[in-house]
Amino acid sequence: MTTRKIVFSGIQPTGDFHIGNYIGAVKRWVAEQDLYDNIFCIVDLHAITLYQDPNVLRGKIRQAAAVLLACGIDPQKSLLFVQSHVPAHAELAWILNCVTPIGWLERMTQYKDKSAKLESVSTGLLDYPVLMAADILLYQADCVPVGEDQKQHIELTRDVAQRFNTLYGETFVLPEGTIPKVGARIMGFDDPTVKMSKSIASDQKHHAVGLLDSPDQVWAVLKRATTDSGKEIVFSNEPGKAGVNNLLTVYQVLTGQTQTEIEKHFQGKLYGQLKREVADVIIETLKPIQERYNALMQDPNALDGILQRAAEQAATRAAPTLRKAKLNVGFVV
Ligand code: ATP
Ligand code: LTN
Repeated sequence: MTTRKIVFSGIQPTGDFHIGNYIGAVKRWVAEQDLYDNIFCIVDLHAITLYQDPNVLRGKIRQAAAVLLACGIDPQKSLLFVQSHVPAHAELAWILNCVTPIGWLERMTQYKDKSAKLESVSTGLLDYPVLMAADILLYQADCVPVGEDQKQHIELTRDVAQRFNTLYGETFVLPEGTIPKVGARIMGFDDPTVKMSKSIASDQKHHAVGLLDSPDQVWAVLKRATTDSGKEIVFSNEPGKAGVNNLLTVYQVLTGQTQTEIEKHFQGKLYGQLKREVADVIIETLKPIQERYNALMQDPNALDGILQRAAEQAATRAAPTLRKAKLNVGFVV
């Protein structure tokens, strides 16, 4: 019998999920569900590393679960649960803290970017990658499908696992990050020099398309998308073509066409037409997701039931690894 590889990934219930989250992560989680043993986590412990309004956060956690189910995560095939429902994550994170040099965390680019914008930086923000390592290592995951921005965190996870294994004996599987070839870093529609992100989207109206946005909202963002003063609609790594390249990348992932087919299709067309067609493929992609989302939100009890059952299963799966880690560091278990 061949055992399927274990896949683990997570998403923060902060802000509204955008098309970059979908393309870089969620779309693949759904597409590869039949191939792997899948575990997906709504990482609320990570979310509070930056202040969240408690009532807004509660709503966003349920919304995140409903959006992920609506995108096609099937509870019969995948575990979808909320991180804080499984205390083993915080417990293992503590143990891993004790083998992680602070210098490793201070070097993380996400930490440097986020902390530079704050007056007061929480210990949790610095420790964020250790909690992420705990998430992944608890389930002995082989693969972690994420966008490009998480690459450094996955490398740190491997380093922490390796250090623990060296100090205390073989305990954890070293996971591989799986980053998509196309769409690993969707850029902001308003500014194609920065990664599309939920935090920027909450302040800047034309930065991102949210998965729950109406067709009018999608078009309002796309029609203002930053392009350039030229008129060539081609894939290009030239910094000046970043806006057009980003629009074409979204189009490529959502239609499944090749770059050659797409460039041929847009040959001789104007940027306005490119924006309209990208908006249309996004609207078509979002339509069924939004229909399923609305149906799921009709019955919050059913949603909570799915999360509750998944949390019990996740806790059962996490227990042997946590026990082994405790035993190996010398606790009485
Ligand atoms: P925040 O702004 O709150 O940090 P975020 O938009 O970066 O949020 P996360 O919850 O950190 O989103 O990421 C969820 C998943 O989506 C991760 O796998 C991440 O790599 C991926 N992802 C996030 N932004 C993008 C993007 N612009 N392009 C491709 N993938 C992305
Ligand atoms: N840091 C990730 C979210 C995250 C995650 C994880 C991703 C937390 N734990 C474990 C993969 C595996 C992010 O912000 N995208």
